[in-house]
Amino acid sequence: SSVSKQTYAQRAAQHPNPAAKALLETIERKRTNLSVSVDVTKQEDFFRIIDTVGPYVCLLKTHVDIIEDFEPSVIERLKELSQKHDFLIFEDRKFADIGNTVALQYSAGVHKIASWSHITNAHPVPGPSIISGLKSVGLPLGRGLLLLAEMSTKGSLATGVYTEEAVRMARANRDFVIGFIAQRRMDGVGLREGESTPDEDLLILTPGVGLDTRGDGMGQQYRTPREVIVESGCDVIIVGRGIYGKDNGANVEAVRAQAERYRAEGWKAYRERVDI
Ligand code: 6AU
Repeated sequence: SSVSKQTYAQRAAQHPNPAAKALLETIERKRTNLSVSVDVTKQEDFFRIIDTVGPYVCLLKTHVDIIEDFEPSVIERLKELSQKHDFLIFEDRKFADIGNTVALQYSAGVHKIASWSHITNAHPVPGPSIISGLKSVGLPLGRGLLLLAEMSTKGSLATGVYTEEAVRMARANRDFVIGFIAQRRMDGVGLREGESTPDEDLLILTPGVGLDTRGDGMGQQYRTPREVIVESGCDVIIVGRGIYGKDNGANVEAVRAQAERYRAEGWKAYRERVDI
């Protein structure tokens, strides 16, 4: 049957990439397809939100370069919380340069992303060499890469042939590319005449998810978990401000309530999709 009708557990059992397998297993074990994006600039807010949403997420998404009081201990604490709450880490770095440069950005610098982030992402704009560069660092560490095949923003240029070529690049590198940041399932996208991919399981992680508003006034567009998971066949919902609000998650109980709400909505939508 098509991948979107299979359970996360069935898919975990078959997935060849260790990061994708661990993500699918975590989703099943914790019964959550929610990833929270913690886009705040101070360590204090960052860790308070993570410790609050931890029980409700499969994957914790970071933009580590926006933390203004960053120090190496941030990574140690993040790793501890990942153990404590049983989630994977996704540094949303959106690499977009030549292979040699992205390999350095991924492995070195202040953040040494590859040493702690199970999953990261890249724009396919440079072509397949961006995958070779990142893979030279990430594959030996068991990491996984997501390509940005589409974006959630109004007027996005990642459409049509660009999206199709992104999917082809992923198919050619399935040991390391585990799926996409996209707005819909990509099964069959970009296939040429006579080509088929019966055993392909490319994950779809989807940002632009919100239950209470349709946009943010800066181009972001929101859909509901049901639209994303049931109607568009995506696998993981990524939610930022819908969870921690406008005050950097100052109200811990409000953050907890939103995390539980999005977890429940995402899981209900998954059960509807696979009919269990
Ligand atoms: O829920 P929000 O709007 O507060 O946050 C959405 C998060 C942000 C974006 O940098 C990210 O998701 N994002 C991405 C990713 C994950 O790559 C791609 C995209 O098309 N749209 C988007 O919002 O941290």
